[in-house]
Amino acid sequence: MITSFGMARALVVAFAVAALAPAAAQTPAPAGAKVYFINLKDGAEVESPFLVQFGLSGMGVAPAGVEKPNTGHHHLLIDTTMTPEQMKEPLPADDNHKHFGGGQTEAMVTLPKGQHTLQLLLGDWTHIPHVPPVMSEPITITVR
Ligand SMILES: [Cu+2]
Repeated sequence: MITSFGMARALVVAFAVAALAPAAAQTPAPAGAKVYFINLKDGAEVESPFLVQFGLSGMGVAPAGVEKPNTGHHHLLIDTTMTPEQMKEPLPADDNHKHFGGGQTEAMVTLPKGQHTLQLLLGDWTHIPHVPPVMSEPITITVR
């Protein structure tokens, strides 16, 4: 016989396991690790194509596919934001999510005229964001 107390406990355990399971698959990031734009500031005006330099402190860059503690590779998010669910999965690869799996620390980016938001997000060797996420503030730029 299952008491209501026993049932409640079973539910609590089930939720706790569900909450822990995705995190267990993600790679930890050291406290204080940061990604940032080296050469672009919020509000910058640029001509396309333009150079974007990716800064990283507290961790190292490794190419995709190379599993090494405290490393990752850069991703550039263009005109998009990440949902909490997406932060636990491999990043999509499309015009809004650019991967630099070769270990690149800068890129030439081509965008149409107008305002765009850019954000950097480090991913682990399987393209999954770290825990805690290593993500820059989003910046808005204008392409003239
Ligand atoms: Cu990637």
